[in-house]
Amino acid sequence: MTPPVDSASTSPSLEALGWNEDLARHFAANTDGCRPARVAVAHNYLFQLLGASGALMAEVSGRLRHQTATQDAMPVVGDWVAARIHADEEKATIEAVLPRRTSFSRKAAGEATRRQLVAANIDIIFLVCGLDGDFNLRRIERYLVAIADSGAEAVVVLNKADMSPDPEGARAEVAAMAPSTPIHIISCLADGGVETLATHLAPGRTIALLGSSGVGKSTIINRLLGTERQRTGGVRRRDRRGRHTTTQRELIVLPTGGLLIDTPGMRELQLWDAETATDDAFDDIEALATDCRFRDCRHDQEPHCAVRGAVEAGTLAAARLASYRTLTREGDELRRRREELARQDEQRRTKPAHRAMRAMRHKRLGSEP
Ligand SMILES: Nc1nc2c(ncn2[C@@H]2O[C@H](COP(=O)(O)OP(=O)(O)OP(=O)(O)O)[C@@H](O)[C@H]2O)c(=O)[nH]1
Ligand SMILES: [Mg+2]
Ligand SMILES: [Zn+2]
Repeated sequence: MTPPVDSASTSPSLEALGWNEDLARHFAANTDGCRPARVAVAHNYLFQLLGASGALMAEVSGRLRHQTATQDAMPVVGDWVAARIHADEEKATIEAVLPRRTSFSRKAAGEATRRQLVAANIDIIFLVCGLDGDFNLRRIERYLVAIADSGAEAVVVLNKADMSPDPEGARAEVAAMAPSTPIHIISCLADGGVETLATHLAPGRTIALLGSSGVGKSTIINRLLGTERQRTGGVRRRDRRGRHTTTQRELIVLPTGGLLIDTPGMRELQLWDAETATDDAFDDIEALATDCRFRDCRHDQEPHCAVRGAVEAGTLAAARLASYRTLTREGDELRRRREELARQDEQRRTKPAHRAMRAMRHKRLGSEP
């Protein structure tokens, strides 16, 4: 039975919010007297939930707060929870977080190695980049590793095509690095092709938009919604960086089916990766490094290093390069971990083939005298 959809006050069905049989099984198993709901916004102690009866505010139960050894067990945007709805129906208590299908983490603020969960149950991540100077292949690469680790599918969205002399060149660079990842070149101006992104939308499917501040994440959401729901902001003229207009992660239900998560730009949502922080603090060295011969130049012993060249030429202080080296060394451990994750992901992708090959080899060995 389909509920009427012509009234603005109509709540989305649970299925429209992404509910499925797996969740229903988990829910039935351990949640007496509760109703399922999805976290739309997570503040520190207060959560905005969406459920069959619409939106409501909730707090976590004392039991949940105390039993959770790690912060990761607290609800994040996109989570499904079991909520006990109080008699007045205005506020609920979150009794449990249902198992997460996928989860995206960032680096905990101020800590090099602790991960902090930021969103859950995302099917697809639109990695949005601006073709106005924000384009940075290494950053895209880092994002793609973090996305692979999250369990979600990646789609690269190269926005602001109107501001680039060579959008196809950017596409070719991304395609060479990530051959199996869909890439869209769009512009949010008229006839910019934003609607091509709608091919990824489907009822109950959750898409999160990630990327630096000012790349147009909220603008894209408004275009897909057909309303100016999300506030959008200007871009500083000096360095083309965004102004951090969006300040909270929020799950939005599209009336045409599908769910979008808007997120604040990069500085708030740091990748789980010390390199990102390093890049931000050493813009001058990063700018020089684009002229190094090797993309992964450590500015140490490598030939044709533009950074060491600048020190020799006296345009970059040697002390600055030294502190850069110290910071990147600290990032090495994380980088190794990241490479390990990428390798695991590759293995996951090729596992069936490996297994078959191993089985064949075992058979062969087993049959030897
Ligand atoms: N020229 C041009 N400008 C765009 C395009 N898309 C977005 N913008 C502008 O870029 C600015 C930033 O857009 P937002 O949507 O606020 O960016 P955001 O990624 O949500 O930024 P944060 O919320 O700060 O993370 C706004 O002034 C938009 O109008 C585009 O395709 N072309
Ligand atoms: Mg925004
Ligand atoms: Zn170098």
